[in-house]
Amino acid sequence: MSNIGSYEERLPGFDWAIAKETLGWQDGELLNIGHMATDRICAQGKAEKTALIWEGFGDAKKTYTFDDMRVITNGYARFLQEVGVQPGDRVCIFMDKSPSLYQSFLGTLKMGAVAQPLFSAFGDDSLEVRLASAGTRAIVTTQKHVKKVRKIQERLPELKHVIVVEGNPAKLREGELFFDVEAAPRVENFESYKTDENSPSVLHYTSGTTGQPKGAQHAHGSVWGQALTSSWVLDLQDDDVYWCTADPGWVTGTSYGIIGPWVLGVTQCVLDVGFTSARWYKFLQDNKVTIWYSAPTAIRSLMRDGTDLVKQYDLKHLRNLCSVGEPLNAEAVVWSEEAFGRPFLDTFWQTETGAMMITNYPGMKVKPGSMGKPFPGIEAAVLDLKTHVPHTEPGKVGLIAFRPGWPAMFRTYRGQEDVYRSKFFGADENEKPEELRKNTNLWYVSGDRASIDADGYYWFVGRDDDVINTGGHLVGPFEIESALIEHEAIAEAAVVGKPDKVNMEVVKAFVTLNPGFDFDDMMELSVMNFIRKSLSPLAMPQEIEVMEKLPKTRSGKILRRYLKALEWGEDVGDLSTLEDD
Ligand code: 6R9
Repeated sequence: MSNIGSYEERLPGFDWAIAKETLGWQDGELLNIGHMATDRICAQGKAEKTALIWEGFGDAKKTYTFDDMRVITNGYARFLQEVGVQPGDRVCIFMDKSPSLYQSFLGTLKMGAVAQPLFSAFGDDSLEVRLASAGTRAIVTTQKHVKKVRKIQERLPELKHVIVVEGNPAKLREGELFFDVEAAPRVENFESYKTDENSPSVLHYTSGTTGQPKGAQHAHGSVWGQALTSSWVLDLQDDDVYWCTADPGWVTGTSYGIIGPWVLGVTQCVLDVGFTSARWYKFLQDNKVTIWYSAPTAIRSLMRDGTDLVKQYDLKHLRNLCSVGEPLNAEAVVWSEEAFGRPFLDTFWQTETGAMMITNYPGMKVKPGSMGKPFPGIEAAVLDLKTHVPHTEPGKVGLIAFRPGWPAMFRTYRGQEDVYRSKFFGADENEKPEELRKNTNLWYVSGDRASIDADGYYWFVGRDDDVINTGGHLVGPFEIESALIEHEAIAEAAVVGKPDKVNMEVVKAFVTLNPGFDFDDMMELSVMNFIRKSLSPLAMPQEIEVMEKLPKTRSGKILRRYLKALEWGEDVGDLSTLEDD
């Protein structure tokens, strides 16, 4: 029997208090995610249960019990405290998916600071923008990645502590701190900071259409949403072995790769090596994974390698498969039934929503290609594109919107209250974030388009903005355009998503050149590498097209939409606003 039982029966009279019941939560207990994911589980008699199974390159494998996690996270929390990090300070976690990432993340939360995880493949520019915006006080990293921090540190006056937790201490520079939690004295007891549901917890940067990335600030109260969706959608149960393939640099990797499963006391596996289908299947097999949360790009890559390969592995333990991050095409759902004997359940949500919003459920009929239905307690709609009134007729395309107030909802965009406000239709210009969050007359607008069918199933249509979704990762065109024009050869740039069979979209750049530069293969490679190193491999254009002139509006704004429509072979629409020759 699945945890949710019947979706329909969960709807009437739904109350988020059921999340507390699910965790056996008593009023007056300490609401701190770091504590709840470790100490609280140990106190339930699960101290010796495996919390984390980690595999890296070669035969590297490490296993940690909940008690190991409790003591190690205590060590991080104490160390940060001793260094002088204060509750509320931002602590960036910047490393590959090693056990230290998970442990320093929880240690940061335990001592009341805000965990700001960043994807370790980010280059120095991507890092700098996000650390500057967050006013980050400390960064926890590894010797492998500290070089990028050194390049930008001088320009970050608020960054006081560079803490290296893996590598060779002899290679550190003056002022950098080395911390080896396993060699340090055991910290048996640490009193976690008394956070409450409104205390800031995790800060995730996400890309929008305009401007640099925005910091979506979450609070400890998110745990109710993350725990209940982990229970009802992922269907995590006590004896499960769970694998979330996402990197904690992105929200899936924290909400469902750290918080949800561990506050439920479930064993998690982490694989910290690059993707190959065979390696993934071996990992599933060796660890007897029962619940698997992944992304459409990965599923399409597995699909490309065929069903015969799947059949060479013993994957009979798999009980529930879920997917997030981009549209899950019907073919991938049908294929997964053939390959694994069960469909991937598509789940829709965002960095901003903090937890799943529209999803499929164990036991509910799957319509391949549909995202499913709103989670109980979530009031969702698709709004007319012009009037912003909810559509009542099935099949009409509109903007996906939610009534504010669910527990995992982001609390603001750090330092950008006006941008936060702009996400709520009907908001008054004086409304503060904490008011907007409770105002159920408003709609929070996701920035995506969908339709709802006669049975209440949601069907994703596309984004309502210019953000590019490549392999389930959002990249903002503005950030790439800004980096491109830093290259000596490039005068102007416009960046759009281009269709791709596996990654759904890849980055394509249109550029004009500065006088005296020719665009040959060498130059193209130089520009690509420039972006890969300064931003990330995800942001690197897969194609660069040189134009004499970029299409613009009369007011001089580059018309990305026009270029995008060309790439997608769509009707380019009304060009009357284009600049005259
Ligand atoms: C969790 C996460 C959010 C954006 C979202 C939408 C796209 C996510 C999807 C999906 C179609 C799904 N997206 N899930 N599109 N079907 N099931 O991915 O957060 O990185 O903020 O991305 O991703 O466009 O608005 P985030």
